[in-house]
Amino acid sequence: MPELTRLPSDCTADDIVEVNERDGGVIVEGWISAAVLERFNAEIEPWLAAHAGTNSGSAESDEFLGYRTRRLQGLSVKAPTFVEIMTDDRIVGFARSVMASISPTVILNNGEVIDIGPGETSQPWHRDNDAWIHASAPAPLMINTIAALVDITSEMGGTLVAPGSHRWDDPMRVPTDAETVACELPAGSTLFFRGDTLHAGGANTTTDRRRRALSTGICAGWLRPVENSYTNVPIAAAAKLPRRAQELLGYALYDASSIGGGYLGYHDMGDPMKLFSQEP
Ligand SMILES: O=C(O)CCC(=O)C(=O)O
Repeated sequence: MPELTRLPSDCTADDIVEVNERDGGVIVEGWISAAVLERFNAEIEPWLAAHAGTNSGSAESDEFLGYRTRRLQGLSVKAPTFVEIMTDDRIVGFARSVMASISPTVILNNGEVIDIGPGETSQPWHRDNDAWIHASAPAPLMINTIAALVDITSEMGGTLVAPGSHRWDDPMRVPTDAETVACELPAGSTLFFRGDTLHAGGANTTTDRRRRALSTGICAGWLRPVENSYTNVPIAAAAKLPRRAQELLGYALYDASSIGGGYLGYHDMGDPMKLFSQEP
């Protein structure tokens, strides 16, 4: 059975990048502190309790998301502690470094609580890059993290990862059991992986334990993200956030002139960030 390297909580973004280049994924122990975890879990609890079931509007999408899985987005509004988590130097540094050659800036792809309930089946193997099936680039289009919000075992649906699959030539190759790691993560520990690494949410074969995790994904600044942060985090709420959070949510002009590219996301032919510095 392969294993993923485990880095200590004081590791740097460079450490995360280095192991990812080799293995496609790495676990950072205790990335989220006990105090932050307690606060975040308390904030999401009422939203999870009020969850109305999986209903994206597409049966195919619902199947992928999981009928026994509760998901929450719009976390910067629902659970303000998320802002601290998504702006952490390690996740942003990892994302910037992995995508440096294809995008001068990065934005949030998704901030998603993924709470897998008993009886849920495993997801199909996938690469996050495949969300943009016709985009091809000499670097991953995004990075992702799965942070354990409770102690996670493989029976609860620990994320399945195929280490090294970011280097496989055959895009259709499916990992064997011997090539698969089921991530067992104590609460706070986090899987960091690249958008070209094969992975899947695991099956929850328990009868009474929910696998509660947080996925924070960051993509190239020129892509349309999976999560629509403009509708999930209205502009009045975004105005109160720190600058790095505003940039991650996409409220900044994308400027690729340094690499011969163009500008994306104008607001009234200017940088949307100016909205936040204007008097009401
Ligand atoms: O929940 C997980 O462990 C992985 C989820 C995932 O890959 C997805 O929903 O695309």
